[in-house]
Amino acid sequence: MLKIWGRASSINVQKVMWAIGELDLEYERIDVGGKFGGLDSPDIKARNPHGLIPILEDNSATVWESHAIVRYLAAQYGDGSLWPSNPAPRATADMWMEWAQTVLQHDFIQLFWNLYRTPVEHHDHALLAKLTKACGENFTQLDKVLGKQAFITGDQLTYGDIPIATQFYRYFTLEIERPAIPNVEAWYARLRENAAYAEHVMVPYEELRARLAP
Ligand SMILES: N[C@@H](CCC(=O)N[C@@H](CS)C(=O)NCC(=O)O)C(=O)O
Repeated sequence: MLKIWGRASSINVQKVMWAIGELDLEYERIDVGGKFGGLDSPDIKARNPHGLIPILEDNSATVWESHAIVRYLAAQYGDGSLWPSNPAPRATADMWMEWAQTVLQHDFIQLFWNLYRTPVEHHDHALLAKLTKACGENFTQLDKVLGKQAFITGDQLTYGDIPIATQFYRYFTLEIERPAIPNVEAWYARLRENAAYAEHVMVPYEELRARLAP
């Protein structure tokens, strides 16, 4: 059985869990990180020297880095579904995965930390405006692609969609200004009907909210 280390409120763990749910695989998830701690333990460090989640163990394979794990699961268990058989759509999936890591999530995580994981009293409003604008531009880019096709590689959900669409739940539920992105919104509406997405990605994140110490 697959073993995953990582708390359910981590967006990087959520990508992995969504892939597992999508592939209908059996798993055991162990809560570590955040309020559960444990990332400095020798057990975790032996699996991931960086002491970060998610970590996956599958028979003799130990994999860390969420995108590497999603790719591994798709290749191992999703041939013809999450893992397209042809290299060309896989290249498209990979391009968008890189973009998700270096642009979409990169900007959004900064917005999330500075808005939600920073006490309101310490908000830097100029920075928040800059990050909100950058995120709006990134989501607009995505919206243009989704105007032409249902998913990032075409007409089928693949591993390339997972890192991108995992960002939607928080992007659409935070109190922030968003541009008109009807195609992304329509995709998010469809995903809310997807059982694996609803279970593993639409996870309340209130526990992550920063408050000033009393
Ligand atoms: N690029 C890595 C980032 C890993 C990472 O930063 N994980 C965070 C959770 S999202 C972590 O371990 N944080 C420490 C904690 O949860 O206590 C990935 O995609 O897996």
